[in-house]
Amino acid sequence: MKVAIFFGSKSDKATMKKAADVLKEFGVDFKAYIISAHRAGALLKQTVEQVEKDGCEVIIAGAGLAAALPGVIAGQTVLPVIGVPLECVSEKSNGLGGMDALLSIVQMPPQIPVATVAINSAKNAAYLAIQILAIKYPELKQKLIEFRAKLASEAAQTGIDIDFD
Ligand code: RP5
Repeated sequence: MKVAIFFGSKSDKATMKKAADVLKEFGVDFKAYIISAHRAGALLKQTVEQVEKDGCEVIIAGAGLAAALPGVIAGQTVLPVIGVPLECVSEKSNGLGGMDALLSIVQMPPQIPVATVAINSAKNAAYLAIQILAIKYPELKQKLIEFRAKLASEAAQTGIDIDFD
């Protein structure tokens, strides 16, 4: 396992699956865990220790509402933690659209950072995790270079000779 994906609730699963899909596309091994930081702190600590022992190199953590999970994990490990602020889609939704989680995750106090992506942007969390891993793994770096070249070529084609009709 190179990446561990954590999220706080079953209701976060559909959004966090997008990170898993990107990691699969790049052939990156991962494991995913639903653990609530506020309800199951001891289990969370044990699991973070376990994923470190299992060779995890980057952690992605998504949470909604007060969104303590990424920051709590970051306080328990020196592995890089990428936080995904989630819009709460359960019956506990508060109409804030994930702004609560964004501010909670991005505003980590100094010394214990969480690299925070946009609201619901589990995909970008995965791309960033892959970029971090690519520092060490040349084959991943190559895949990223090819992926970016494909994006550039698609963008070049769609922007030329536009028909407004
Ligand atoms: C957060 O609260 C979770 O990440 C989820 O987005 C939200 C609601 O979770 P439940 O209380 O419904 O499990 O902890």
